[in-house]
Amino acid sequence: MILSFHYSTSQPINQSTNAMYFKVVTIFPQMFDSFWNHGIIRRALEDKKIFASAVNIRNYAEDRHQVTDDRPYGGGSGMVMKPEPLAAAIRDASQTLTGTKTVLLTPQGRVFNQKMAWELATSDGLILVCGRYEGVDERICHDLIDYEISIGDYVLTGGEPAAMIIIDAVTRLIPGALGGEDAAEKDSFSDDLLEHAHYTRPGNFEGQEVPEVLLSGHHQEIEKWRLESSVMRTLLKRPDLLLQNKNLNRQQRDILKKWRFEIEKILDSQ
Ligand code: 6GU
Repeated sequence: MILSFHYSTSQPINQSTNAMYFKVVTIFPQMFDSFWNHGIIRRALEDKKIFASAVNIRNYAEDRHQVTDDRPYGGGSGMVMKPEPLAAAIRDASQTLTGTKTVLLTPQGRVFNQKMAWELATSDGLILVCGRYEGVDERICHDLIDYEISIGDYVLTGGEPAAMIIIDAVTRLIPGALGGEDAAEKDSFSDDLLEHAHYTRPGNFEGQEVPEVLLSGHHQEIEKWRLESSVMRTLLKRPDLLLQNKNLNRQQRDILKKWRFEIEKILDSQ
């Protein structure tokens, strides 16, 4: 089943609520049908915390065959997205949505991270332009694009998965989009640390026990354990995050010092 959360493109939208508007500009709008229809994104759409639609660039092509790409000037392999249909699609999207930012998804963009997700979440709406083929005509970028964003240093066949990633990361930051009140603030990266380890039943899984403190009901001790789990997991899995973090608080520094002390004890005993 495909839910229809699409809003009209023919008239301006009342953006007086603090809902977030996403419009994806793509040659493969159907790639998003399943994305809109699952989990938190689906619920956010149902609750009108977000509004979202994907528009087909092909609909803005003037010629009979609705061509959206062409051979590159100067020769070479691959095709380039033509500027006219893309520009028309972006202009139409931004006319119906005020206060939006337009993002081009391209491997040449700034690498997306949690901080950028928070920044994008402050906007009233996002127009996400998915590049395809070898790229888009350069002249699109000057007037029509506010941000160029990449999701990492590897190459995809198109920007569509990247647009989904950005919509997902931004949606879960919208107040009320997640179940728990403050769930987004407790995430990995919210204070530049990874999240603590999680456990659920059973208490013993294939011989592995749940840490005892979590069964104790002692909330202060549990918080202490979680903080330590968070700092140590970051040290072991992503030491780069600790190195770049110049704002470790007293508690976090004390945990690292405690472990330094433990390691020194081991070395001194040799
Ligand atoms: Cl946004 N697009 C494409 N085509 N490849 C990528 C990317 C985007 N981000 C990383 N690789």
